[in-house]
Amino acid sequence: MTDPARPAQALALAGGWCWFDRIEVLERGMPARIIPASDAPADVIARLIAPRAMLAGLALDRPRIMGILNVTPDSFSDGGRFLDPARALDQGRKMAEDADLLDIGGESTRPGAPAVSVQQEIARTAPVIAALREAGLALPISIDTRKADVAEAAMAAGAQVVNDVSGLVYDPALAGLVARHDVPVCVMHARGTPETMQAEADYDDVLLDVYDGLADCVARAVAAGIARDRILVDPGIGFAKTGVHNLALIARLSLFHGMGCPILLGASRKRFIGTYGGAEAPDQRMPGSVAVALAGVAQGAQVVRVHDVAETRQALRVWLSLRTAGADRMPSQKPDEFSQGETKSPLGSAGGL
Ligand code: HH2
Repeated sequence: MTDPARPAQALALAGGWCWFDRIEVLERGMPARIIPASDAPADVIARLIAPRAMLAGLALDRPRIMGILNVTPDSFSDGGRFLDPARALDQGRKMAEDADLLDIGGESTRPGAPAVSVQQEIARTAPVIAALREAGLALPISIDTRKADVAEAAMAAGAQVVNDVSGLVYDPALAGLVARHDVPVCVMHARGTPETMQAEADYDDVLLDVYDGLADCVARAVAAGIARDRILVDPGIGFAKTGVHNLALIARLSLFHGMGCPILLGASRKRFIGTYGGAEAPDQRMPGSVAVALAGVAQGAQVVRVHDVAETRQALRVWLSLRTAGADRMPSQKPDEFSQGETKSPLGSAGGL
């Protein structure tokens, strides 16, 4: 919940901007039921309330915007626009004005996309990361790859987060590399490969199947020596999912806080936004993408991965200002440090909001 009318006994979710005083219990084959938070097992509550660790120097007690920069000829929405390194550099610098971190990718993972060779993926991504660093960009950079060699080259060039859409399945060497470098990693739920995944969009219970799949990813990461507080989880919107699956996952995204890890939501300009929003072309899907990002933030998602960084930043600022307005009418509630910052300075700085 984000309503300013917050009951005194409510608990802060993940040390952030949402609160809760009840829990919806989802079980396979059973109707959902709601219980008071005070009836939930202590270990569940502990995972839900624990403040999340910093992400490459970014505190996650406020929503963070990850700007997407695809250095590819064929990404579904910005393919070809930033393949030229000079253009990629310009776009990265522009996005850095409003983003908290950048996600650089050199291989499209849209449904049906063919795999790209390691050499080609490195040649697309590492020079752009190095150029962004040479240009003085200080914000964290994440490398969007399934491959250890690509991640290694990106880290040598200045990236310090790994984002793997295969959830550490595709390349068995990636988890060990992440562990050795002790960097944060986002594990995303997917099935199959981009070429095959849409045939695997079949679930008994999409929320619980994706939850269990992500729990396996987290267990795999921990078994490889990655510290649990270095892991972000992502339900993988559009990866082996139909539009109905995507809506179900976003509508109950807060379920994933139960894993005790920060949540990353990547829905920007994806097909279901066109379907439900009536926008055929990906570059017409900004308003729907902003709506979904806010829906995620309203459930406490710590990171939203977006193409339209400036528009998302503006929407977030206004949303956060509305959320904090009126909180001071609650006698039992002291505005937290974050809310005070928002109230005093709704425009904030690039690092905050
Ligand atoms: N989606 C895409 C790529 N990487 N990473 C995470 N963690 N979550 C996502 O939802 C996600 C992702 C696909 O989007 P995009 O990068 O815009 O397109 P393409 O794969 O065609 O380059």
